[in-house]
Amino acid sequence: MSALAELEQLAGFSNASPPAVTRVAFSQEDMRARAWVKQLCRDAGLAVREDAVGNTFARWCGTESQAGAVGTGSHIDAIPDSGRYDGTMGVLGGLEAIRALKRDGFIPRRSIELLMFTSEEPTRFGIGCLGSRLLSGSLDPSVADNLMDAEQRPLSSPKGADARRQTAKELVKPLGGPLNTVPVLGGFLKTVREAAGFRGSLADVRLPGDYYVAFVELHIEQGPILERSGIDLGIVTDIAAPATLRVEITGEGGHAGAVLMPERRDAFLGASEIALAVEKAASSTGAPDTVATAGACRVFPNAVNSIPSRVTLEVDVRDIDSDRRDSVVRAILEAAKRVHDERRLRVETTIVNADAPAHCDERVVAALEQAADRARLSRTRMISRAYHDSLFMSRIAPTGMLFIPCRGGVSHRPDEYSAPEHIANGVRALTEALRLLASD
Ligand code: HGY
Ligand code: MN
Ligand code: MN
Repeated sequence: MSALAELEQLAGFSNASPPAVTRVAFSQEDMRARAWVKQLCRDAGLAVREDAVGNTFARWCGTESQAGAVGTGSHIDAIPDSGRYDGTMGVLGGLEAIRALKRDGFIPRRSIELLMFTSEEPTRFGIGCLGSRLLSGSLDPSVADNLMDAEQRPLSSPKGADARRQTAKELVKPLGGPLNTVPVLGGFLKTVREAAGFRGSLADVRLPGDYYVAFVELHIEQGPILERSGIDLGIVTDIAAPATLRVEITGEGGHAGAVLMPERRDAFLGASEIALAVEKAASSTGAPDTVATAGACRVFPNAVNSIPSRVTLEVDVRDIDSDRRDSVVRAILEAAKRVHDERRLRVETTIVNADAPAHCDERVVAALEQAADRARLSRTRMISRAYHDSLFMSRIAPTGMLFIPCRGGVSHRPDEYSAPEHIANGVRALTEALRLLASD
């Protein structure tokens, strides 16, 4: 199956040494990878278009071209030093499913459209699912265009910036809206996307509610359940609710030898206390579905003999139950306030996003189960703890996800791996699902 070779080729568009893959949104590697995938789509006879943020659509027109289409797809951007199957499985697997239907002489009544979403990973702009948020009207286009490019984001709001930041004490209350940052100095999404050739207004990205009658995403499980149980396919019923916080801690720098301990205001130690509070808050809900990580930490000036004066900590909190997730976020905000008070540090906390969980559509779930049965594959219903573009596509279309096993449940690491037979199974099930949904 050519998708296997194509997955290997796509992994070559990376600025990490193999087997690791790094392909950050709008980087040169990402742009080369996009061009290569678009050519594969054209070679398959699909009509390709891109929107103002770079979401890519490759359409196979059905006999009823005005009817709501069936969408499938995922992302090809990859976080630093990660794997080659996360996201790419849904794009190249979706393309392979379309080619299989064409080889089979299938004529779709409804158009089938392959999507390649822009910037599903939060690496570059600090928020996940940027492209699908805009497609589903879940992110204000003007806020999006002013998202800070992490490649240029100053370690902390630069002096004199008109950034409106709320300190921890203002935020220790019921969660506010998802994104309350305002532009600060530096590069923005607008600059980056236009430099990449994506012009036009982000307000035009949003799709109408009847554009798709169904959306299905094929993805590796990014967990161990399918492999451990020896089941071929996961049929996703719910997608966990992610929240992201950015905590900026400012203390006082100084000479690591000269400043006496009682006089220090060490920003990194404040960050460390908050990171430990993240773990404690997530572990103490008593529910296995509550998870949290302080995954990114930037220390300034980051010199061994200089007391850290500024630290930016980025925190990821998830749960299938959004109230429980929000209770963890509040506990983190309270810890930030304690550090603010007890360590005499300035602590500014921004809630970048706090999204609702997604429930997959029962009709699409049933179609995926029927497709698995037709492909003679074992299946089980399950939740997704990772988030995906489907989290937002579910807001504008009946949505479902198909999972295939990945070795040891490992993902977001260079040793991420899914066996050829699992990949073939996923493509076969997706092929049958598209056949069912596009004939409906
Ligand atoms: O973080 C996630 O769940 C996804 O892989 N971006
Ligand atoms: Mn990912
Ligand atoms: Mn993914």
